[in-house]
Amino acid sequence: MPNLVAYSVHGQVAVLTIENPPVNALSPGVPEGISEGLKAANWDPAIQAIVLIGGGRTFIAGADIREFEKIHAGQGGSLASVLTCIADLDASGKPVVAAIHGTAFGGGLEVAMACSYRVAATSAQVGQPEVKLGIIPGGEGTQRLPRLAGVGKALDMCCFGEPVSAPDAYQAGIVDDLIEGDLLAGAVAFAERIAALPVPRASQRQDRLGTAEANATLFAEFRAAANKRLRGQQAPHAAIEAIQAATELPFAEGCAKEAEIFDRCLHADQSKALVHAFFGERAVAKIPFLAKDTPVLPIKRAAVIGAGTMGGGIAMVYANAGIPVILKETTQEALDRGVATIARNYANSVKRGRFSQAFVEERLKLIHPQLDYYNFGEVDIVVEAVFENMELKKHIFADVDKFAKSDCILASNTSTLNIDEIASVTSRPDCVVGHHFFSPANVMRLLEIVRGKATNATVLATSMDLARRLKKVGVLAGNCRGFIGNRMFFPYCREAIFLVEEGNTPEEVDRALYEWGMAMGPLAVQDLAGLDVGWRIRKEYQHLEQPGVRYPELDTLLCERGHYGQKTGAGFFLYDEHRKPSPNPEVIALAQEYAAKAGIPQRKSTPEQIVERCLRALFDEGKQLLAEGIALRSVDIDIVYISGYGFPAWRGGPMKYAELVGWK
Ligand code: 3H9
Repeated sequence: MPNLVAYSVHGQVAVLTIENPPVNALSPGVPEGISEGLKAANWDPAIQAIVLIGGGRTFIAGADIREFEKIHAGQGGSLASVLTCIADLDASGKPVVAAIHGTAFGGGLEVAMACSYRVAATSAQVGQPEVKLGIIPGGEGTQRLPRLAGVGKALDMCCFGEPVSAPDAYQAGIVDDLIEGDLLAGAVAFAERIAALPVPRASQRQDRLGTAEANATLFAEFRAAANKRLRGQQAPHAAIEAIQAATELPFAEGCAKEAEIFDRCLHADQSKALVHAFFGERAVAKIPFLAKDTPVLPIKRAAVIGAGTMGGGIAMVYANAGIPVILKETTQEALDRGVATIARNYANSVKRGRFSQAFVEERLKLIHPQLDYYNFGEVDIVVEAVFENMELKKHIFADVDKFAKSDCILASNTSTLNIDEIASVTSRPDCVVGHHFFSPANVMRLLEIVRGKATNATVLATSMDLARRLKKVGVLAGNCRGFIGNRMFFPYCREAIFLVEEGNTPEEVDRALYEWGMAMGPLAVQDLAGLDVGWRIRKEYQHLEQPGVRYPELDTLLCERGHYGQKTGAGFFLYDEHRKPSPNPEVIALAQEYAAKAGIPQRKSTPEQIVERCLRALFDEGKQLLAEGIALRSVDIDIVYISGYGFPAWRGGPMKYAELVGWK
């Protein structure tokens, strides 16, 4: 095993430098290296104190998550050496100063807390993000953090996993000093100052553990908050249980309790699903057939055509990334409406504290509303975001082709239409690609990048890179009706409508899927998107419908009556002026009437049956997409659903879920 920790001497201070790029995870070789360095420094009489620091861009980003993958797959994997290293740090006779820059996350913060002191660069962050992997801190973090920062802060960090800035960590008592300038020099100077003092140990502290009464209130509050913010997830509750043990048991017994809870979480499906999602998000960015040296075009200016909900949202995405963007419409009225919506959305972001007023003003200056193709020759990408109609899109692409420079990328935000047909009206089909954003575009993280048969490698590589700059998760999809996301969404919604046609109420169908973990029920989603959208698509493709095959009718019947969902106040549900839903009795009557006419047997499904039927439809279509090569890997499908369709990450995505429950 390589020793990934370098040992050097600075006067009377030994410096242990972790060298495991890119993030100094606690992979095999790191904890062992720290333990060895500690032994050497404690043994050398010339050494008075020790500094532990990360080489490269960060301290330690945590345990090596690949070890969890191995454990999940039953292929070995161990964290034992991390625990030994933590015990060695706690037992060190000479004081150890953790010098933190970049991130000290998870096991990284736990290593730092086992040191005698912590100093940090002001830009550093600390955190216990384990909950995002379905586990709890397993390196005694649930026992040391409340001892250093108090029970409330420890609960907040371990239940929700959000990072804490170094100044906040200093305020909370996690960090002992903030260092401006050279971190190593500052840490060595700090070590020299404390070298002669008795060695403090977080494990021995009791003063911040609170009273039983105050803690009981905190535990109840955090349980309620976890139920709301992380609905369905076990890890936040497990973290509360472990921190409760810290307040009730001596340190060693608390650690034993933590180990038992950690183990339980690590072997549960939620952790398998979340670890899959963590690596999946990074895996989708790597396109196997794109050479590493594929050129990436610099995208410095953009244009969006269409200032409706999608176009306006996409313009905001570009502006938020600091890219100037033209927003083009055909009428002044539509343009004014679009600009007003953008201003309102930004104002709401300021009100909610997401952006500062100054940030928003800068972003608004980057959006240039106009009615013509003025300056289109200057932009590096044009994104068309008009409504879903092939003729209209072709007309626009033929026009844009005349004004855009020769290597400008022409992207369509179509959600279903054939990219090749759109590309066919241009003189450069190799520069045409689908950039399918999800509504609201400025919020949803997914960007489906649709590859036409002529789309060139540079356009694909640039699109993947651009997705990252736009803070989106870019997933490559092949060209077919609906690509990955919507193509799978059709059968999913079809089953949901079938269930209503067979006698379940819309509330029963949506509740079953919501309680299972989906962000919204499928019928409410359709009401939100507008039932007329699906109706228009159905009419466009009606000629492909086959005799003898059952198609959902209820949504069409609702549209024929002018019920398009939220926008008309009625769809599968009724909506008041605040868009609060209530049951729509007309749906049941329509469903019964239609079922009787079409001879559809009535049978109510249980919540479990509802969930299985809808999810199996997703899974089956996913398999088909893989067989056709529309999705490159099943993880691409999972990430599409997690980042664009409200699929719970802790269920792993439709394909991982099917694997976990053993569907064939
Ligand atoms: C834990 O610590 C449990 C303990 O309590 C138990 C103790 C016993 N392991 O994200 P990036 C890889 S649980 C392995 O693109 P950034 C990542 O896959 C852990 N690999 O960079 C990627 O690989 P590739 C608690 C890791 O600058 C590369 O590093 N810690 C790990 O955008 C670059 O990553 C966490 O949950 C890891 N721990 O963001 C922190 N971390 O290039 C998880 C990263 O092959 N990590 N990689 O695709 C993060 O949040 C971000 O990676 C970080 C850097 C903010 C650190």
